[in-house]
Amino acid sequence: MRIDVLTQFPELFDGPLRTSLLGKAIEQGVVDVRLHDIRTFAKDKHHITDDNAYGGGPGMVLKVEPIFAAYDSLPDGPKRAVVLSPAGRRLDRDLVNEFAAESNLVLICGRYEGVDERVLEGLPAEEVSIGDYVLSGGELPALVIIEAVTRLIPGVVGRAESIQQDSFESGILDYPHYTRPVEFRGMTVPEVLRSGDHAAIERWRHEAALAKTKKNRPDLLQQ
Ligand code: JB8
Repeated sequence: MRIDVLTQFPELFDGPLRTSLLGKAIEQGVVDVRLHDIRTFAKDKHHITDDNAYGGGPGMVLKVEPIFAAYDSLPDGPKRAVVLSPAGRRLDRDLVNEFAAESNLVLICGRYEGVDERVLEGLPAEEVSIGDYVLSGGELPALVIIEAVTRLIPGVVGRAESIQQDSFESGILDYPHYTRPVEFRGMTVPEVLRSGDHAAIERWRHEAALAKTKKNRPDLLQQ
């Protein structure tokens, strides 16, 4: 899978793309992430990528020409283009699954108040948001998509089970986990987890997962 990222801040991606599971997947060539600095596609002397909004109002808008120039520099062929924006469709498991089925993704990182609407009209690109909070730009949301999608590529996550057992795959949150030591500052590991009784452990985990879901995500139990 190839992911092209259009951004004003490619350096923001350096650490995350070199680290841990994502770093390994990229090193192994399972996913090919290409960073494109939008600034280098601005034709004017000062490489200006943003401007004031028509109609007035605070903040700057990402210009349309450098984004199109960057997009047009990509290899031909079908690719799904996504603009990260707080005004987008909310990212969830279904959308991550859709993205993982693509062979080419283009992630366009908005900044400031957003991107010129003609980017959405002309590419065509869809707007996606990772949640209802304001950020300084779409770079961190793009990294969220890259990591979530990469985890779904076969072979990236060691055991298929660890994906299945993760939160959300069962419709409720994951059960609580413990490792050594058996006691820490007076807090102990539940006895049942050390009993060796696998049926009892499974029952305990299911009940604990339900309790956690009721407390933290009651909306999941409504569905
Ligand atoms: C400024 O919540 B989000 C998101 C928020 C943002 C921008 C992009 C994405 C740009 N705030 O996914």
